Amino acid sequence: MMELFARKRRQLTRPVRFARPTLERLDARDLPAAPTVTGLGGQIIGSTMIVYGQVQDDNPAADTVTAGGAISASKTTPGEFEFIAPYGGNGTVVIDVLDDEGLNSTQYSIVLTPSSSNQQPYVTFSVAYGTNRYVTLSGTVYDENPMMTSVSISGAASATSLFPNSQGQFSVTLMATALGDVNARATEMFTGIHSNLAARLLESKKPRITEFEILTAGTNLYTLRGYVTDESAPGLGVIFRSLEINPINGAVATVYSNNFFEKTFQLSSNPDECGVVYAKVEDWWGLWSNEVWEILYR
Ligand SMILES: [Ca+2]
Ligand SMILES: [Ca+2]
Ligand SMILES: [Ca+2]
Repeated sequence: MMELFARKRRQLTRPVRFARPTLERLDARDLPAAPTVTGLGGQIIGSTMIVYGQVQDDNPAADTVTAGGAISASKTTPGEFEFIAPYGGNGTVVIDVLDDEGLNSTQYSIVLTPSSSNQQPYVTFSVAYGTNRYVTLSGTVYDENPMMTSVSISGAASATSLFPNSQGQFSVTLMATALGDVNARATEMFTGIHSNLAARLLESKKPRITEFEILTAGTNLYTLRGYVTDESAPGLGVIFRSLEINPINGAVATVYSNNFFEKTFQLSSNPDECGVVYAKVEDWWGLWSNEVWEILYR
């Protein structure tokens, strides 16, 4: 029996992989691209100044966007950027972008002037991840009268008729249906004038199982345990698979609040009831972990 398992373990050993340069790395080396800015725009709403646009580059998430002039700030954002600051009489903002290869964009400038006419509202928000697929969206509507606007959420999560407070702030916790873009839009209640459509990407990493082990817990009793790493591991179901051991095949262990899982199985006294046990777990978003395995010896 031991020799059989030694053979199995040899068969299951993964082949050695040789590192080779990826196509992306070759592209970055051979074709350096300087960032450019498109869709540069802005608004002055009451005493607030907003400047926004998009960065075009081979890897915009690695770029730093810097605002100068009336706004002094810098940030890294994946493609889209916005700067929001108090308006103090100067409406000129200069934007430039520095990428991860040390390449600078040209300078882009925009001149905003205040207007006494009714301004289209502007909405911005951020996402905080909770347990399961719950997300909390917190944001601000900029308008002359934000309390007279209503915010609706669409895309990966949905809500309608959210009313901001007098500062324009709103917050809502929703269960998302999937990963992907979630959007917010504010609408002036009396005019029907819409704001921008603000979008944020909901994303999650694959879960990962480590420390998988099989412990003897008594006569014919075996405990399978391990650790799950995920943004929200507690409550996930780890699924076991074994061709040789029926009571284990298809069984599920729920991940505890400390991210460990553990399940004990009573096997028969037949020493042939032994073999390889696999475990994997799916996160709340449908992303599967690695599959780990161990040998249950008798
Ligand atoms: Ca670049
Ligand atoms: Ca308005
Ligand atoms: Ca995840």
